[in-house]
Amino acid sequence: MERKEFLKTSLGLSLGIFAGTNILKAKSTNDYLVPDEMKPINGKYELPKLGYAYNALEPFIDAQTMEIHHTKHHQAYITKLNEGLSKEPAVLQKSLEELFHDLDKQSKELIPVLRNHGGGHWNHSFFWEQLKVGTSMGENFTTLAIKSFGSVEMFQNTFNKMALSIFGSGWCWVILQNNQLKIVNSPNQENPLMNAPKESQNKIKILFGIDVWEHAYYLKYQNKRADYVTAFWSVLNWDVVEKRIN
Ligand code: MN3
Repeated sequence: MERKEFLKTSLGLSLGIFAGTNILKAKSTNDYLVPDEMKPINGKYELPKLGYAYNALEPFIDAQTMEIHHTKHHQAYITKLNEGLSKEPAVLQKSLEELFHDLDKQSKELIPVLRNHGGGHWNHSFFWEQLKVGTSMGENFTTLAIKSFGSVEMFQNTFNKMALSIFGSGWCWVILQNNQLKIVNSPNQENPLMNAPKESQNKIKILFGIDVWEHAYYLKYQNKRADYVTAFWSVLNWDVVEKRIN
């Protein structure tokens, strides 16, 4: 079996081709922008468009879950983030990433706003951007996975275990640091940028993450988080992951 085919099969990736675009803040359909500098527009954050239809991830993630997740859950984080930031207008000049990096240096009123609602907005924007059915793991990621975990299978098994080990709500992330892949969990709406030391923050790149809050999967998978984590591999946009590496 050819190596690429083997990887595809072993990851259970769909071979289906989806012709839609998957761009959150695109300059063109072939371009995309990681939200590494999310700033409010006219003092407010807004709900980003998905760049694909709510049913685009069927049957792995259902349309109803996507619509509620996007228009209700994500919107609620944005509404509360805007509310919280409006009380401290000076921070509106800064990007969310700058504020995350210096999270514990913010006022005690602002810290929970940023941690919960700032994180909620950033994490979901980042998540939507990396979803698409029918892509395959790229060369750069494959090389990193083998180097860091011994094999693609070991990488994937470790990720699955980590995602399943989160007690309650949170995220499991794959980050690139010192040219090694690492898998890290964060509770609630936290992410690996929060309170990361500046120098190492510059070196940390988040490549992708999975939202394991029940709202991300409960309608379709109920209590079976493992089935949702398995399905996630069929909707991860490996093309975006490759771009995030570079
Ligand atoms: Mn969510």
